[in-house]
Amino acid sequence: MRYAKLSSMERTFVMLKPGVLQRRIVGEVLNRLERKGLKIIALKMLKIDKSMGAAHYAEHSGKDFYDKLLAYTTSGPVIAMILEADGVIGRVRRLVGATNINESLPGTIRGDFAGSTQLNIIHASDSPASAEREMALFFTNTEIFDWEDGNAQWF
Ligand code: FUP
Repeated sequence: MRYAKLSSMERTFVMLKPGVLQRRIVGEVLNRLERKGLKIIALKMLKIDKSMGAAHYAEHSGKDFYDKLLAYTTSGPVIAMILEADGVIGRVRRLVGATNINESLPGTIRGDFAGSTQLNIIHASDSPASAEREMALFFTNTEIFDWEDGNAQWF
């Protein structure tokens, strides 16, 4: 059965921070996103240098947690990806949970896996403008795959 399309297709940028590799939970976190039916259209592992980290977190420059945030983000490889689905920016933010570890609910990725706000394991774009900027910072067009989704109607 086909249902009317409620919103337009969106893309969002998601990054699993270095602690995810350290803790061997890459698969578990990816599974949270994939089992929801979100379409992975780009995925890679990379090490972020200081200038790329500063560009990514420019909005936090000067804040008291900025230096530690940058040090953590550049401390080891990250897993970067682009996900595509209807309303994916808001949906992924809800799956990820609140930034503050005292407010992230059980059942969310941060609520279930993150033990500290500062080391909160995952980043997800918070708006269409952020998503555009972050996708362009991390990926070239040839790294993004617009594959045909034979199961789209089931999600
Ligand atoms: P989010 O969009 O949920 O990742 O939250 P922010 O952009 O506000 O914060 C980015 C990162 O800064 C967080 F993942 C962790 C870090 N941070 C702190 O360490 N302390 C704070 O009070 C707020 C953010």
